[in-house]
Amino acid sequence: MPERLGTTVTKHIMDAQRAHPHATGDFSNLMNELVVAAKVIHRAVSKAGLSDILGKTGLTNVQGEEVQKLDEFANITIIHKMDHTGLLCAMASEEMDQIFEIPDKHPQGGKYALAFDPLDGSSNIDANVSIGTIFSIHRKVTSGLKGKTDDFLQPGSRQVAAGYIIYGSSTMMVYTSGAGVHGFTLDPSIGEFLLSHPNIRIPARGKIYSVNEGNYRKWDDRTRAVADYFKTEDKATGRPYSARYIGSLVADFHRNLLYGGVFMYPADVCNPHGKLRLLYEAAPLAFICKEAGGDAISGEEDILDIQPKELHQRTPLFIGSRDDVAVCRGILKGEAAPVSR
Ligand code: P6P
Repeated sequence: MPERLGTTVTKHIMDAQRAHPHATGDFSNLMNELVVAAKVIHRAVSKAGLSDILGKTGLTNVQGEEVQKLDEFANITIIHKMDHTGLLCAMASEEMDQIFEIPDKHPQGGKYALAFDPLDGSSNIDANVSIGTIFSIHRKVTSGLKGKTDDFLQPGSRQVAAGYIIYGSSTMMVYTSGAGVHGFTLDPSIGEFLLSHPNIRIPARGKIYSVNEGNYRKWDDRTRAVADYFKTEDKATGRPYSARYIGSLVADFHRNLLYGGVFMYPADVCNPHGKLRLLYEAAPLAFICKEAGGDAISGEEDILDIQPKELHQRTPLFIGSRDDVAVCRGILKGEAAPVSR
């Protein structure tokens, strides 16, 4: 008797569409094209050590970071998978200085704007550390057929959907379209993402804090107080927390989403606005985290409330379990740290 397959991500997306009687199917088609791009990137990442695409291109991206060959491959894969669908008005990528307008030869007038980090954590590629693709989908808001930068400069609260693919011990796709957070694990033997983590909820409080403490001396006093809080012994509040830091945002975020805890990339004297990018890193992960019952702040603001001013703008990020982020928020505002759980 053949085994009963689980729910594929494609079926999950189609089922979700049925909940919207007026849906045209464009969003479902967009998500399913992204799924195919994810499978192509998975194939390249899983073979990186066995082919000559490992290593660097000798190029640098708009962030001034060395472009790894897999970065470039992932970027081009998503562009080529999505540019002819007629579903997008434009794309924005960490790897591209300006937005990518849909070429005239392809159908125009797509109603969505797709922003993505094609392969985050790429500096870890050669060491076989988990890396990830992060994506954010907004509705087109400007007039005319062609997408414009302003279609991307929307607060994260207006995202239609957000998700990531983590290429780790297994490859998983996690996404939300505002109706819960759902995780799908790729079964390479059949090339399908199968529902493995329905309705993910992040624990209200965790036991893990994730931050690069090597930057401790570069932080301001309140940021140092946050890190000091989580590593101070205090049984009443379940401290000290365990320090876990992979240095790959998607991997650190995914672990905390499932286990609970807080990830931080604060501002410091070298990165006065933080290191991570708002549009295609902080905002999509914040949408997912909030949908799963967590929270995400820059310090002063909720990440999802920030009105972006430029495509590649950076933001400090404190994201994870609701109660742990609340502690960060209080300490960063200068309030006394809580003394009980
Ligand atoms: P640091 C990877 O380069 C990245 O953009 C994120 O994936 C990760 O969270 C962060 O930078 C790590 O930065 O300064 O701690 O090495």
